[in-house]
Amino acid sequence: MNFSNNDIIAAIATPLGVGAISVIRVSGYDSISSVNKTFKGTRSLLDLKSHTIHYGKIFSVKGRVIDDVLVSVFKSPNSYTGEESVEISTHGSQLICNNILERLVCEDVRLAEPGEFTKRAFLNGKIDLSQAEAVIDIINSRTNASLKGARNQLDGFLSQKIDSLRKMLIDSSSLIELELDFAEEEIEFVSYEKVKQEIEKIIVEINKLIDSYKIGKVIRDGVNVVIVGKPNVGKSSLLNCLVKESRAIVSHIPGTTRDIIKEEISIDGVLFKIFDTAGIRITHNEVEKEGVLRSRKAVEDADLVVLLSDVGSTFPEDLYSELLELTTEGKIITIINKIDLENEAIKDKTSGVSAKTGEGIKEFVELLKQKSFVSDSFSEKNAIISNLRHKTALEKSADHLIKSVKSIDNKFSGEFISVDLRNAENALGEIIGKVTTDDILNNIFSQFCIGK
Ligand SMILES: Nc1nc2c(ncn2[C@@H]2O[C@H](COP(=O)(O)OP(=O)(O)OP(=O)(O)O)[C@@H](O)[C@H]2O)c(=O)[nH]1
Ligand SMILES: [Mg+2]
Repeated sequence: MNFSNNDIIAAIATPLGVGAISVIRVSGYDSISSVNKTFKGTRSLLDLKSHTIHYGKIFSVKGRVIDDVLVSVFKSPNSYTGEESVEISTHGSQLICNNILERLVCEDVRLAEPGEFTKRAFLNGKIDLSQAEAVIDIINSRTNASLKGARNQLDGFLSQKIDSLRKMLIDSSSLIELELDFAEEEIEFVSYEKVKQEIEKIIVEINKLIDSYKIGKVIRDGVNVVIVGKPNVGKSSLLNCLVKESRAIVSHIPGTTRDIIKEEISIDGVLFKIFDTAGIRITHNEVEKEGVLRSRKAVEDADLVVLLSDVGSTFPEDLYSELLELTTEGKIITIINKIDLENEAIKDKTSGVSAKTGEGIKEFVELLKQKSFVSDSFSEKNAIISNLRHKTALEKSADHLIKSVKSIDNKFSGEFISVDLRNAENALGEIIGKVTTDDILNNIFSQFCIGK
């Protein structure tokens, strides 16, 4: 983005398509005046109080009515962006919105980049970077659990936690820096042992946050579950049974499923994306071969792999070893289908289901939950991280802290320790955007939609 943050920006904030109303958002210094030049109502927009709504009409340059509108005005700093802003509600029409945008462009307004409103909210100190990221997560949330996680982050749970860790760090650094100021005098002001204890406390807290990523990621992105197995064992039937509808074609002919079929279900508010794949076998059919290749690729990307067999066949050892080359053992769940035909479990470790009668499905779902760390502890108001960027920054911070502890143990000069602590603090600062670069910002805000 090479645009200036001082420009007045505008964008359609509602989704494309037909709806009752559409909303255009305008923000920037003097934006009310720009909109006012296109608007006629009972009063000038310049005379209005913040957070009030007014009826009027927007006119084209040639004086033609574009639409009846309701205009809301927000005065700085009490707006989403922190700047003077206007929202124009029009009849729900893409065409009207485009015409109004074209009209605004004639009044020194430019089209906004993706996420530019939220970027300005960040730059103007309305929200920190982790809260800006929560805005994207809120928009993308598809289950109540992910919405709740994103909501907590927007409400500042994570920001507060990071702030308190940074404060603890700053306290330890300043003690060491004080010591450095008086280095000549050979008096020991600071007990290095005490500083070390403090740092170790911070490391424990950071590690707790890093651990929360497992559950945080599941809550935010859902769990990819891939069902694999030999042809005809009932993979498609299992998918249908889980989503409670006849989604994938089922037949007694081996090799029925060729492409990957994806369905989503919500279990305890967490999104499970279930993938049914082509049965893996040696085949000379080109289409089926491609299907088998895709099954393998899906396994590589999976969070959990269900290796399905059926009561009529022996355990597919060959497939199991092949899976171990594509994924880790902990992600594989072995299940036997068609237990309605025979009621004996073949192997101790395997659980049985019947996609036909539904027997064992409840226990299977329970196992999926357990394996994906879905637990009730999330309902506690703990800070949880769900973003890889945050996890990486926390790991970086912990590494610097571990280094500082080693420096203390080795009785290195306070200068070394001080540098490590500052690096650790900066890494934490990256999460909330205290320390940032244009690249980081552009990367984050380009994930937004236009108008947000
Ligand atoms: N008795 C019984 N039959 C089942 C069960 N699950 C599936 N079947 C039958 O097994 C056959 C194969 O089922 P599918 O779901 O198509 O199997 P698949 O693993 O998807 O097969 P491919 O797509 O060819 O790899 C069908 O005739 C199903 O009706 C079950 O639990 N019990
Ligand atoms: Mg199938």
